[in-house]
Amino acid sequence: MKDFTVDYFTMTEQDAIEYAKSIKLFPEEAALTCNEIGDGNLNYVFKIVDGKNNQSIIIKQAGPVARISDEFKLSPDRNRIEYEILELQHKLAPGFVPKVYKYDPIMNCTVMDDLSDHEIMRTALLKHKKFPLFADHISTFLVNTLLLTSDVVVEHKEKKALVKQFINPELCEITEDLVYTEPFYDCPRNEIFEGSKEFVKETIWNDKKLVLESAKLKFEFMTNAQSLLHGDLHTGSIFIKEDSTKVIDPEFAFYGPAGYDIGNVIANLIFAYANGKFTIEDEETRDEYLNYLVTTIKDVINLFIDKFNKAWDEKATERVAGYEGFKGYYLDTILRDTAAAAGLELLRRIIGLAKVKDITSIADREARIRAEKICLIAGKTFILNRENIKTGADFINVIQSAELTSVKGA
Ligand code: SR1
Ligand code: MG
Repeated sequence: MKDFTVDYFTMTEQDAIEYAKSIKLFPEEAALTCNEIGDGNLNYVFKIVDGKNNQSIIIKQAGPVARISDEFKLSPDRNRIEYEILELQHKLAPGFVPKVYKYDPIMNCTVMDDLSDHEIMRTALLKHKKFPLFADHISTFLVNTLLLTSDVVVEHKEKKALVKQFINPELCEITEDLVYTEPFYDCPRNEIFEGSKEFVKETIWNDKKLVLESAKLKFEFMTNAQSLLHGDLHTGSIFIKEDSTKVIDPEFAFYGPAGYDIGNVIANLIFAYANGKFTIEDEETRDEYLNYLVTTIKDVINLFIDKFNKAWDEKATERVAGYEGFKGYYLDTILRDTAAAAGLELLRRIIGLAKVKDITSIADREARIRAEKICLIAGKTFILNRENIKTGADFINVIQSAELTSVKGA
């Protein structure tokens, strides 16, 4: 048996079985099998099943470089961050994250619940499945993890200790580059669909005002230590089933602007919308699905606002939080940042290196170009008009006018 207690190495499936035996989570007589099931950009995910007792767990191991490309050298310390934030989120938003059993700082892995009875939300949305409880679940998760980690609620020295605990320079650098920098110029690492290149050049790179706004937003992302973020809250970071939502993969966690997480959720629902619009052939089924997504997007924002206001009134500890007008001002800044983050995510997934299947799986060339145009126009509008986008209806207006503009051109 290999020694897992001395030096780090990247595990094979067989190693992962031996590792699972060594931590004694399964009974002696267990018949263990393992599959590496990771399909994300960074890590290895081993699913270990005990065929005898019908039990399973997940071992997630961080490698020294990203799976998507060796160019990204990453400290495996991201696994510690993931473990520690999952523990914290479990307290703040019980039921919305997987249970973690162990973190191993030598093998840089975490052992957690297997959520195989759930499905990755992006995969489910690609099958055009609906989850009517999602908006309620995710808005609770967002309010609890964002407001309850901020200076509004947490004693300020304790909050600064959390900022220190979750300092995450390498993963933040990926976001600073891939989200805030590379999409705004002809960066060699971008991967633009050939039919969209000209439109990107005219509408994004040649728009000096937009490029300037991206610089302002980048500096806000790097300097506004407002809330402990998940940091990569797209639909591939959510496991879902009809009555349950579990947020996974918080390795990009750090203290940043609260709107970043909310905006990522919204943008990824918009990708699902674009996919539905261009891949569902039957008109009635398509309308029904798009209506479901419109309602969900609206509800995420409106429920967030309602729950945020309530949680503020019940949980704020900071004296100035009670000053007249301050709550409204603070919430407005979060909604503004939400719109901006939604815009940035829409742009970077079309222009940059890390794509989303919702768009890349649209087989028809013209349909894909239309879908990308909608995302690009909506993304740009979210960024430029962010100060005026404050309600669920405002978010929907941006999407619907982008659909109209995409037919005429930007
Ligand atoms: C190099 S990592 C590329 C992307 O995958 C992650 O899920 C993040 O979204 C990151 O930007
Ligand atoms: Mg991830």
